[in-house]
Amino acid sequence: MPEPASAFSKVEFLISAGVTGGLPSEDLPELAFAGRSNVGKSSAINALARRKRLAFVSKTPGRTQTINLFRLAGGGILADLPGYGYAKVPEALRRHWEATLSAYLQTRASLCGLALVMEFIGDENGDPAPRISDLKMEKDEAEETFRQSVQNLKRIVHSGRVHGDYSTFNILWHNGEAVVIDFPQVMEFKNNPNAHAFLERDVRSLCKSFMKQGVIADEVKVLREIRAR
Ligand SMILES: Nc1nc2c(ncn2[C@@H]2O[C@H](COP(=O)(O)OP(=O)(O)OP(=O)(O)O)[C@@H](O)[C@H]2O)c(=O)[nH]1
Ligand SMILES: [Mg+2]
Repeated sequence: MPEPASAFSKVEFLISAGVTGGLPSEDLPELAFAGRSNVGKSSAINALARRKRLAFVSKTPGRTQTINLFRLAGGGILADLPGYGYAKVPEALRRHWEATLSAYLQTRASLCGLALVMEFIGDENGDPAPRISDLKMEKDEAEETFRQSVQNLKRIVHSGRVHGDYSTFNILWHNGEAVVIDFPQVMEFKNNPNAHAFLERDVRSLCKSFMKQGVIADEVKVLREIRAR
């Protein structure tokens, strides 16, 4: 049976722009694909267009380094944006991408939709990874998970932020790794005078929930470990 025609069935590459100044005029509505580096933005555009190499895809993060535009036959533009959050590029280049991205999102008058592509944390069957709070772990497994959860919290704190709702309800267990989710309550130390109190609360809930799994979790020790350089 022939596949039904879709709005994305005739898509052509239009232009690759390094800076917002290099973008074409703003007379067609634009839908942009944004998200963390390597999350699958370019792949999502290819999937919609049912093409393999319209947007270039790569196993390694940081593949899309410019804003790539594609024109839909029916009018309209798709924009494949560079990803954010990829640490393994020189600081200056990362800042340049972030500035480009930020300028695009704030000034592009024809931008009428933003598809935020997010990683699915789960298996190939579409089953999400379990929350740690839902698992019954052996003691040594729970201890390893606790160790990773403390390290993850430390990374958040050393980026200048507090999670704000950190407990085993918001940590998934995926391929042997503790993956933190649910960031809407994140705050920055520099903007929130109560951030340290929230950090203490995060550590308390983390320790409390791991104690239920049989781990000896000492709040004071954990706080000291997290604050240490
Ligand atoms: N399993 C799986 N892999 C995917 C999916 N989408 C993309 N990938 C793979 O993830 C990797 C990155 O895909 P890209 O589409 O290049 O990701 P991107 O977000 O455009 O990356 P940057 O341009 O580097 O920011 C490639 O190896 C893809 O094959 C998906 O839905 N499932
Ligand atoms: Mg890409």
